[in-house]
Amino acid sequence: MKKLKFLIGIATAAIIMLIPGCGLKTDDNIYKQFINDELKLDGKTFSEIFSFMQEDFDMDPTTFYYDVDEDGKDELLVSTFFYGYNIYDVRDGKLVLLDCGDGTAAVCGVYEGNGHVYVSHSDFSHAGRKLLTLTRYDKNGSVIETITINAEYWDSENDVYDENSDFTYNGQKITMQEYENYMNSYVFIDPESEKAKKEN
Ligand SMILES: [Ca+2]
Repeated sequence: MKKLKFLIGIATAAIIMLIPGCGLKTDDNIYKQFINDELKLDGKTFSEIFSFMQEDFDMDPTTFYYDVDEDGKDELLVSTFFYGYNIYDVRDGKLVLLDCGDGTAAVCGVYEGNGHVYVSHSDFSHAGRKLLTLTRYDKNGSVIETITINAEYWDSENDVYDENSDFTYNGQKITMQEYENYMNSYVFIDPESEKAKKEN
């Protein structure tokens, strides 16, 4: 009887290990270790990567979780406010940087719309232009779709666009109404968004 109980115990442990949910826990632990400076990425701890936040802005980064690549597992998003998000994924048990911003001319964000989730790079803060590039990734970090939605109004004295400004969607000329319809069809994802999680 003791032997049977032991075998049942082994079988139960084996089954628990095979449940995919346990794999998710491992990814979450990797994100937590990274946030707690217990795991380095390219030789740098979380505190070292984001030390500029305190130095430049006297702020700490905020973190949240969202399924950016639509594979059913959440990625870690670190918001740096002015440059947007650093987005981290776990691939084959390893932490990787999926995407991040490049200064204030390519702020990194996440949008949902068109039935999918997109990583964005945008320039909404400089004069004469509103540029948005949406990139859809698969779970391996490969780009499967890119969309550009731009408004340009370099001659505008008040720095606002009007019907005569240049609007393009994937390089094709569109009207101001079409531009606004496209922009309204994508919703920006932040820590307060419905499917965003503060803790995993
Ligand atoms: Ca995911």
